[in-house]
Amino acid sequence: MAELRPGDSTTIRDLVWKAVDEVQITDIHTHIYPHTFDGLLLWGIDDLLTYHYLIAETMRYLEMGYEHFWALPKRAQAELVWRTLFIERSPVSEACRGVLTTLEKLGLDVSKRDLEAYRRFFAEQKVDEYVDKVFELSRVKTVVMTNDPFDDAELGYWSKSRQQDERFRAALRLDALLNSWHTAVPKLQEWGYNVGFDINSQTVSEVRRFLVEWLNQINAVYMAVSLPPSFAFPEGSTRGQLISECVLPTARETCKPFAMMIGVKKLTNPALRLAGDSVGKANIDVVEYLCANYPDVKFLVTMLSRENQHELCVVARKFRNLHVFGCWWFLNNPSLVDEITRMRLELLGLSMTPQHSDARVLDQLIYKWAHSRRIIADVLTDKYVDLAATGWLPTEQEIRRDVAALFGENFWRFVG
Ligand code: RAT
Ligand code: ZN
Repeated sequence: MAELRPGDSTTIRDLVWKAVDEVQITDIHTHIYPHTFDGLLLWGIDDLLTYHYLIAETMRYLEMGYEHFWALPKRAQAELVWRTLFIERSPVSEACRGVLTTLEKLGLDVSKRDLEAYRRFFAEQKVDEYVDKVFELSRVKTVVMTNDPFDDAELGYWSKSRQQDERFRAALRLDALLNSWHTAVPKLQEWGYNVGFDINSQTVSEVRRFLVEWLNQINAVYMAVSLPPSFAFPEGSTRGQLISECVLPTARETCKPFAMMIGVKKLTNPALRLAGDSVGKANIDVVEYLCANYPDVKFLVTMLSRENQHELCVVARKFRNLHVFGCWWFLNNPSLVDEITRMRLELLGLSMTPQHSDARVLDQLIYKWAHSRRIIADVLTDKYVDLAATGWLPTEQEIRRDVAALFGENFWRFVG
């Protein structure tokens, strides 16, 4: 084991980088699937290029109507993104850089700027072997998916019994249930749940039955929902009632955490579709209220606005039933991940999960984790160097222990 001497920041950096580089990650929130989920797994260069983060950036430069863009086949959309963001100007944004990191780590020569060569490479891959390759390259051990029973494409999968891939764990996503009750009701009825539009005792008990049955069916590790900046609780809205009467009691009974992803303004620009969501500062009092009044419910929370990050850390200092995670979506940029991770370590020590990937395309695991590892390693190095200045020298084993906690073990301990 390496011996550290006071002020030996080079050695600390090497040890931290090695530990962070080698740790096997649990990615606690993604949108990817095993290849056995017919047609749902996105992968390869055309899916990388048509990521909604890149579509939003592309449309800023084009005069083409949004509908015209959406009417193009995926291949043509990808070509347009490639030409607009990579050829006609330099790909400096984080999402653009991500495509290049991914290609480079797959062994492709990005200096050639040869889209057709990249396409040929992906065309030669066998999907099951390629999934293994991506997990290996990104050193991800387990991913948690986003599983919404109200999504027809997924429903088909869960109703058939198929070969499980242990690397993919499920999370029961409740957006349709909590954010669009009018569309959820007919589906619940169709599936045999005796619910009505009014939240009466019959509906409550049927929704709870639905939650428990689905948690079991997919063996979910947690329930999750994305929420607007205006999210309030308690409140008499349908969502407020469903959370207090159905979700929280189910979370308590099943010991499954309730993940709240707060701060998304859906479809600020509807013409951009999936790329059309925006951000707003949410009210931290809601998180505080829930943690204080439901001490036997576990809350996983990430917030989308930068402005909420400090107060979220402070609330987490008060309530151990709150686990803060990830730099979500518009926050997953180097400057912000650095700032937020530093602040979290300073306020919460190691009791959080600094990052998730939110990968929608399998290959994104490669770049999202490569970029995050590097920033988290830098921030951690600074913290250990500060400790070393006092004479507290971390051992290699201690560093590895801390790193393992941040990249998955904290999450599993919290989930229980
Ligand atoms: O980051 C994203 O890809 C967003 O579109 C959302 O999916 C977000 O992460 C969510 O889970 O709602
Ligand atoms: Zn997501």
